[in-house]
Amino acid sequence: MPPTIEQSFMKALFHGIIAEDIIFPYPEMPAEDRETTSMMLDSVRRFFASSVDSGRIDREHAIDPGVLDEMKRLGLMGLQIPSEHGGVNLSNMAYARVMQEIGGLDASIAVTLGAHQSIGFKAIQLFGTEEQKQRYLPKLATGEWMAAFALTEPGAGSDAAAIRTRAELSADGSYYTLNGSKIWITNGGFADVFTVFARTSALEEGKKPKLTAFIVERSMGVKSGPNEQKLGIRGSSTTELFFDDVKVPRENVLGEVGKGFKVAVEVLNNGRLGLSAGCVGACNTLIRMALDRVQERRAFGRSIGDFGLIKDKIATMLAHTYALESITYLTASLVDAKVPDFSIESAICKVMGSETLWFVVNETLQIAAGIGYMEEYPYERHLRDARINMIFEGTNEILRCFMALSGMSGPGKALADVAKAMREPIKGFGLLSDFALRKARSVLGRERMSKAHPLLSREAVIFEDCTAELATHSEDMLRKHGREIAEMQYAQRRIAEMAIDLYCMAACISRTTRAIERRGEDGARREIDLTTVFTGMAQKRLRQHVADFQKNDDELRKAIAVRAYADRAYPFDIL
Ligand code: MYA
Repeated sequence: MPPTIEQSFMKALFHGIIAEDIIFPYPEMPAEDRETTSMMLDSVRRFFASSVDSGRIDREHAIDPGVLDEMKRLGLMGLQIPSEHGGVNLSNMAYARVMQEIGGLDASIAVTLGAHQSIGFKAIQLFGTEEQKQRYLPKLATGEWMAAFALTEPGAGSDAAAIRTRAELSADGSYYTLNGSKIWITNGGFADVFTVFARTSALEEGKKPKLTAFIVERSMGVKSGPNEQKLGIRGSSTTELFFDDVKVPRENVLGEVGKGFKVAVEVLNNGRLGLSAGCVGACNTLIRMALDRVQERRAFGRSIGDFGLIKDKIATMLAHTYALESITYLTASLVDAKVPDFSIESAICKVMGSETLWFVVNETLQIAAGIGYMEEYPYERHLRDARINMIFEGTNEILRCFMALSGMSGPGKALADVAKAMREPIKGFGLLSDFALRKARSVLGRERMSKAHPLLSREAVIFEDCTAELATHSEDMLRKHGREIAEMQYAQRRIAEMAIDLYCMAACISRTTRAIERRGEDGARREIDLTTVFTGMAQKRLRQHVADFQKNDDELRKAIAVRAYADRAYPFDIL
């Protein structure tokens, strides 16, 4: 089947198509989830206020087992597991809201919970057979069993397909024997159930091996190394895992044999969204801390909040957090609406989430100044905890490349299809995808965002213009460079940056439109102002990327790096 516009807002955008029906009206949490979520959040807040000491978790590099037990009792281990399997059956929006709360309270706990359910057992939910679900989900929902996701290996980080852990089918076909090891596995020290990715085909030069996903129980023989000592999220457990002749029954294959890469990326698409929700929560906490500080701290006879440069920091923190929150819940609602493809959207959420949090934590620490740097205050812990988000669940660099290449693959195919249709007009046009058809028919003119509220018409026009730039530059790059684009990371980064800002703008405009329709211009003043400020900043960045396509020093930078590789040092000394 040719792809349709409805499949992905961002994939359509790379064609210059604004599929606004996907993002308007801005979503709301389903009513049935609202009450459960509010009650859950109340209990979580009460419990954290009375019983969780994040400073202690950080100092002792451990979460008290009693704390995890209470989280289990509150139902926090099976938030999205269907009720028939003993879980709370929350939607993706509601799950994100709970992860937001916990991300704002304690990063080590958020990561432990996220590793368990965002990725640890997610593959059982998405790809498991009914027998697998019945066997595992009830115990995972109560936290009697904890889960972990075991993908990364010493030689396979970003390059997830390069896994060496081997799974051999026994002669009678009844079990697989796993041999190999994994590194940096969150929950590795105590998890009972692992989603493990292993090769089920021989390594062949120049070919990607076939991966298969397995449900592996610790009792089958999985061994863990000691907890790693980390910069942040110190209360979470991160260990190596060893598989020495671990025998796994054939019925524990998750999904199809040889289709494990698909299982891994689908799980990660979900996980990346959970991470971004956690970052929304952490940004909220830090903004509160910064706002307290700017009012308490006085300099030159006034509170520092009076100064323009502090106001500027606060406004920028709020505008970026608003954009982050808007894309996070928009994407979660798309998953709830079962859009077939949200891979680019969730990668954007992860990158925007981790970088907004890094910006917000850095600015909050700067506002706190001297005390920000001292161990007895929480700022430096927040900074250490935040850093990992730009690394795990796919580094932000690899995700930028993914967004650009995955986004451009549609226009690439459309260009090829249109060229073919021109050669064989009668047969060819019938085979065209929606995208290619719209392009072939075009002189489309510019796509419009007609559903934006008139008060946001300036922002909508900026969005439309920038969308046209994204499509034009994607197509230009493809025409000029063809498949070579896969090696052009500078160009990929520019395309990805444009895509990130465009998705954020679209989500802000949609959400603010809803706010204006509900509460009128005065009632939605805050949202309007944040959308205006965010769009202005995004437009400047986009203009810069467009200019950089024409004129840049990419080759010079590469040459400098290559010389530095040879020198293996900074080459100067004034002595
Ligand atoms: S878990 C470990 C995380 N590891 C990664 O994320 C690995 C990163 N690498 C990748 O994602 C992939 O390997 C890349 C592809 C993208 C590099 N959705 O030839 P290919 C398709 C759908 O490009 P490769 C951890 O850290 C692609 O289109 N499809 O493959 C946990 C292509 O399809 P086709 C996708 O070059 C930490 C095919 O696959 C996707 O090998 C704990 C092959 O693609 C996708 N995403 O590499 C976290 N990607 O063949 C707890 C690719 O049809 C967090 N494809 O063209 C808890 C949060 C708490 C927050 C706290 C806050 C305070």
